[in-house]
Amino acid sequence: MKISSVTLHPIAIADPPLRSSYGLHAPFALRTIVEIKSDDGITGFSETYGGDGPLGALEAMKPRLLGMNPFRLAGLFQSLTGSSSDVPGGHSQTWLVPGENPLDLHTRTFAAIEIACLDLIGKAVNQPVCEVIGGRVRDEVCFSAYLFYKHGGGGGIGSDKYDDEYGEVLDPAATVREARQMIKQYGFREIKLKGGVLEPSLEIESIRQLRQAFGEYVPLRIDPNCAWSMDTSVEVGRALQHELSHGGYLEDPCAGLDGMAEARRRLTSDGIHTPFASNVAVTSFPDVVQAAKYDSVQIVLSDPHYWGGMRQLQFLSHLCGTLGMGLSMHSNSHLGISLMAMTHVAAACPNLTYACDTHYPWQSARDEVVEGGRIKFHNGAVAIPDKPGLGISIDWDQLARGRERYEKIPYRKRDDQAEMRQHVDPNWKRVLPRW
Ligand code: GKR
Ligand code: MG
Repeated sequence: MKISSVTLHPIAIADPPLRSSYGLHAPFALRTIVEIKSDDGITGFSETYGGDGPLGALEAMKPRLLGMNPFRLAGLFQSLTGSSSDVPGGHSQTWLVPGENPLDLHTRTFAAIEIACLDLIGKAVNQPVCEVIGGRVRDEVCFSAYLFYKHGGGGGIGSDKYDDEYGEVLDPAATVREARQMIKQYGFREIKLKGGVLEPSLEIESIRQLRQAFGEYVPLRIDPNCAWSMDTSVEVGRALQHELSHGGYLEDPCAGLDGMAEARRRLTSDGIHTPFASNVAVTSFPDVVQAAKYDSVQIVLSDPHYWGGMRQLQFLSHLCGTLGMGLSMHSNSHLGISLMAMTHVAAACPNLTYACDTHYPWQSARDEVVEGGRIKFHNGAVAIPDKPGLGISIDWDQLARGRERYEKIPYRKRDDQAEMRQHVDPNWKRVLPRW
């Protein structure tokens, strides 16, 4: 079998004005849909980061992919990324939003190709992707309610504004309202709050109110994306020692493996064992080894989109298991193709110890490119469909609409600081640590 064509579909999808320590989400998030066809007429799809950077990197791969056997992926990975020990640590990730880090440029590009090839292979052998990569260990994958502080608005621009399902969420009471609404609709059984936006005392209060509202058996996590100093991280860890117990965690409270190691040491010496998780300080295999050595991080947030695809994620799952670390999954704004890729790989990772993150509730049914509409959740979980490949097909009219939206908007890169300056505070700057 040979790859006979590669088509890239740049699209824009509405995104509400969500806040994080990076700034503010733009009215549209950018994605790229990758379509790979074989000479025997089978097509595989994947979804990845959008805009000029990812698109250009994938475009440049076309000559190498045409004529390549889609089963032969290991050699392509090797030639793109070199040996894994050459991959440097992820320091610039502290400053750059995921998808913009030059350190994982090649693993991101490879992942988009690998996942589309696996979809194609699954269709060719009439098996779901999770079986192709070694076999599922679970039939459904649990996701968490991913709460954000946000301004009013549902995303979109001008006359093409989208409905705002959740309203403004800028205080603890509104956070509980957002959680109730999201859990009612999707049935999530774990909660993650994106922090690093309000004063730490208000974010502590948000977590406390969530605990009061949902009880001690719903695990809670908070992720300020490094907005806190090491001292503040310790203070928050102390204040929330009960709320973040029972399967919760503290995610990237401060910057860097050293800072987290010190915060962890100070908390454990107080008898507080809340685990730390990371998708900022730990973005490559050498980072995992360092994090384990210094006990900076106990849970790695994997993400097939930038860790180098599904098989690299399985290696990561095994490595974390070997090192006694837990595994969860990170997410960025995405549609159903990404959600199904995340679900398939999570189903085939034995060491997956937490519900995965997903931004999916923040995207609109109006933008879904999967035929049949939005992927369904039952009790916060997505089931592996009884279909080959990723188990999805494309709604071509919807994909064309996504491409039209992309052509209409002026930007080609995520820039949360610029959005923040334009809509909230003209002098806003990402400062780390902010508190
Ligand atoms: O979408 O603003 C956001 C998130 O902060 C995202 O960029 C992060 O990658 O969800 C992420 C995380 O750090 O967990
Ligand atoms: Mg995070």
